[in-house]
This record gives sequence, C-alpha cells and structure tokens, in this order.
Amino acid sequence: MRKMFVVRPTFFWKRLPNRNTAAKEHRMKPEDVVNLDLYPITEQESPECKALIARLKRELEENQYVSLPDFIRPEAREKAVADALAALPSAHHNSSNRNCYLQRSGDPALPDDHPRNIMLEASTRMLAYDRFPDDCPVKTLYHWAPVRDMVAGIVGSETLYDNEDPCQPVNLLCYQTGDRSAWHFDSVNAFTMTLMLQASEAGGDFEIVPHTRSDDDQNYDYVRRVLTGQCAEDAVSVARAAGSLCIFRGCNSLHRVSPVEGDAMRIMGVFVYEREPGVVGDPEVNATVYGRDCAPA
Ligand SMILES: O=C(O)CCC(=O)C(=O)O
Ligand SMILES: [Fe+2]
Repeated sequence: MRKMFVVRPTFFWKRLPNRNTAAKEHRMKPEDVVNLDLYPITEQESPECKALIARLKRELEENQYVSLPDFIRPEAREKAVADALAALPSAHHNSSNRNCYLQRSGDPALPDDHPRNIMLEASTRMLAYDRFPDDCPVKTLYHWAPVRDMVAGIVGSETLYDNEDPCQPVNLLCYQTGDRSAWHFDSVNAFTMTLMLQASEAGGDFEIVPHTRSDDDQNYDYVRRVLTGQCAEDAVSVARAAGSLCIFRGCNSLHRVSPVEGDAMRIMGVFVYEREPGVVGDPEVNATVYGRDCAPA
C-alpha cells in the first residue's frame, strides 16, 4: 500500500505546468475551428470530400493557386486575431530592400537590370510560432490530421508532416499601414499555405504571376519584365476575404502584397508542411526571418 503514496518528482514537474496552462487556455476543438459544413474533411473517404479535394487539386495545377473561402469559423478567426494583436509587441519587424530571390544584396557581376540586381522594399511584422499561445486556433488547425491530409491531397503529396522548428511551423504575418511584401519567390517549399485572419481596409492585395519560372528555367527575362511593371496584365489579384485559406505554388510563381492602407492590421496565418518528418529551419534563414536564433535553449 505504501507504494501508492510515493510521489515521483517528475510527476509533479510534468503535471503542474499543464494544469496551470489548462486553466488559462481556451482551446477550441478542431471541429469548431474548421468549417466542416463547407469542407467535410473528417470524412476523406466520402465521395463528397474526394470530389472536393480532386477539384481543388485541379485548380491548383491549372492556376498555381487555389482559394478555400470561409475555411475557418468566425469565432476561431476572431480568437486568432486577438492572439495576434496581443502578441504583436514581440513581432519581428522585417524591413528590407531585397531581390525577388529574398537576397539582400545583388550580384555585381551581372547587369544592373538583371532580376538579381533589382532590389525592392518590403516591410512586414512576423510573429514566430513560439510567440503566440498554443491554444491559438491556427495551431489547432495546423496540427489536425484531417487538415494535413486534405492539404496532401490537394498538393499531390503522399504524406505531409508538421515542421518541427521552434519558430517556423505556423506564423502570424502582420501588415500595418504602409507595410507590403515585394515581388518574390518562396525559395524552399513546393507550396505555401496562408489563411487570411483579418483583411486590411484597403490595399493589401495578394497578386500572383502564375508560372513565372519553372524548376529548370529561371526565365530571367520574363521575371525582369514582371519586376519592372511591364506585365501587369499577367498578375492575378486573388480575392482574400477574412477566413479564406489559400494554397499556392509560390516557389515558381512571383507574388507580392500591395501596400496596406487604413487602420486595420492585415493578419495572415502562414503554415509550413514538410515532405519528411523532423524538419527544422536553417539557422541563417531563421535569423533573417525572425531576427534571432530560434534554436531551443
Ligand atoms: O501575406 C501574404 O498574402 C503572402 C505571404 C507570402 O508571400 C508568403 O508567406 O510567402
Ligand atoms: Fe511568399
């Protein structure tokens, strides 16, 4: 009998913080975060869901982007916005002059009008994964297998895994008045996923030029013409109402966010899934994006 009263220190060490957190957390169930009426992703073997994923996959292939309006329920969206606004003081203000390959310096060996030497202004506020609460609905959504499986189906990947970096898996990207993201390619991942949490009053348009380059052709001449504003008609402005999820091939399609106007902060959830387990970020990339070393202490 005595044995039953032996309390192992690890028991307390592990339990107490959890209990405290539980008291403070208002974790919503994933079923209450995702709009399952429009996106019945808990039943992925159903004909309805299969047809939905097949349609979204086709759209992504054709257009290089696909939009899923009203993907998150309003209550979950409002909580995520409140979390972002509360955490905003700890955001990293990324203000830079960079080329579309996200490099801060050009290549002196190349002509001035080469895309690598065309520098553009960008300004955003980045909240890393470890800067906002674990019960934030964007984290709930990200870590839920039905969402991951749906995304895998849309991007045509067998299996996707959560990113395991302390900073990268889910970010809240905030744009105040005047903030913008200049034309760029997303360098590392085969697709990018964003969720509009709060739209700006004006400006803040997401524009994409599908197929600007391909895996085996940098297409520098076309890229240069896009960067210098000669191909405005090729840019698609993607409607992004609050609550809409977007999956796009940012690796080969130049995209940008026009300058935000008005008082409302444009708040975007950005999600990173991986094709293999255990992926963490490159320390140099993290230093640029988050302004610090993200390695766990
Ligand atoms: O804020 C956006 O709409 C786009 C963000 C973006 O370009 C990215 O996350 O790669
Ligand atoms: Fe991007």
